[in-house]
Amino acid sequence: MNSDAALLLETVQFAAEKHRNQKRKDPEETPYINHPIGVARILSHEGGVTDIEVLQAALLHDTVEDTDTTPAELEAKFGVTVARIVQEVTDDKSLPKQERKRLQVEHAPHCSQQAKLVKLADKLYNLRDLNRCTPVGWTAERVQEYFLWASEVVKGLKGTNSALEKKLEELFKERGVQL
Ligand SMILES: [Mn+2]
Repeated sequence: MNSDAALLLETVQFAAEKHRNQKRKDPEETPYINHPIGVARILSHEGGVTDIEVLQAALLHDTVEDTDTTPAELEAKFGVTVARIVQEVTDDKSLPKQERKRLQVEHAPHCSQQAKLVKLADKLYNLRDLNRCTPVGWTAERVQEYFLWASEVVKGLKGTNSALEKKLEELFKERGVQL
């Protein structure tokens, strides 16, 4: 019963439960779970990723940062590798926002290959979302700043997955941002 399909369903169920009361920042208040599912789907569908632990980590990537989930809980339920990948893509929320953003740029090149994949897909999803609509309370300048910061992170992820990197490069180019 431990087929990859069953494992993925177990994982998406866990993530959906954890994010069940959260919404995205778009005006339509899209259910939060659409984001981790979309990130995992970008990896499999566009990135050609078949590593089950990467796909699981993608589904779980915001659970520690944004819900009451602990790394120990993830390790007990999904194993040490999945828990480690999620940890690698989790910001330290005790730090101020600007510092967290700076650390993402600094840490990106030193992440594992698996964590780099999740980071690429997460950025791709978020940038597409920003092109689709502006989050509540955001100005056009803030959107542009987000693209600029994201490009700094993505620079540190180069050489991880050419398909995803090409799509990101295209989005940055549309904004006049050089990768
Ligand atoms: Mn995310």
